[in-house]
Amino acid sequence: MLDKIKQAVLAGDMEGIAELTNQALAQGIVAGEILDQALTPAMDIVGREYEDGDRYIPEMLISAETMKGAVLVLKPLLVEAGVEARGKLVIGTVEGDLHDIGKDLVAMMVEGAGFEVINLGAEITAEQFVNAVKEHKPNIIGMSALLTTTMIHMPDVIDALKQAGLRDQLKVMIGGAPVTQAYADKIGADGYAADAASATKLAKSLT
Ligand code: B1M
Repeated sequence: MLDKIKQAVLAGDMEGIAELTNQALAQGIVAGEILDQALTPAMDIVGREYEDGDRYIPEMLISAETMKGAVLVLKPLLVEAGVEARGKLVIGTVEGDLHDIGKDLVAMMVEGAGFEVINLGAEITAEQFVNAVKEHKPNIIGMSALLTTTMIHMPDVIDALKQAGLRDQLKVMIGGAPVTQAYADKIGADGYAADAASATKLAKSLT
């Protein structure tokens, strides 16, 4: 079943993915397994094939949309909303970067851990992050970047927060495939997480 889901994402089967995901759940496969053993590995293959020139951007996009269809089915299971808000997270993908699947997963899992989450979306500028902090007054701001060419906007956001006098009032966490703990240390972020599960642990430890 997990292999069928993986193949459906690779083939971009947007129509069939929800039913397949529901079938897997009905067979007792848990949401986390579907995510970690079918959906994410499928996207890794998509990325490798793109890198090798065996897949083009529209096909990459269709696979991404197919994965989103499965994530939509899994969302209620990944988000077992906490009763009392543990804290507030404002999260977005940085300027120039439209990759939002991983960021949305982080948003969902952190929400499931009892946080109020304000998901700004993708391609969020430093100014938009700052405005959202002014409006929502979060304990944590989360930035995601999937491109080596866009992760460089993360320090811009931290600088903009400093200039607005807001940096000391919140914690900054970052993540995304090209991001590392060393980069977080370098730019003065408070934490880095490699995946949605560790992002949830990190968010808890930062509040
Ligand atoms: Co893009 N893309 N893409 N792409 N794409 C990558 C990232 C790439 C690695 C593919 C490759 O070449 N192997 C490569 C980046 C190379 C680099 O810079 N190092 C790449 C490229 C080059 C590009 C374009 C430049 C291609 C082009 O146009 N020439 C272009 C850029 C567009 C732009 O953003 N301006 C582009 C476009 C696209 C699509 C639109 C087609 C589509 C995105 C659709 C969408 O997101 N709505 C797409 C996709 C799907 C991918 C791959 C295949 C999959 C990304 C994904 O969703 N992974 C990707 C290859 C890959 O990563 N395997 C690739 C699944 C997701 C669950 O994982 O996002 O890593 P991930 O999130 C994880 C962790 O990183 C972490 O937790 C998440 C859950 O476990 N995490 C955080 C993420 N954010 C976090 C934040 C946190 C903490 C943890 O705290 C706040």
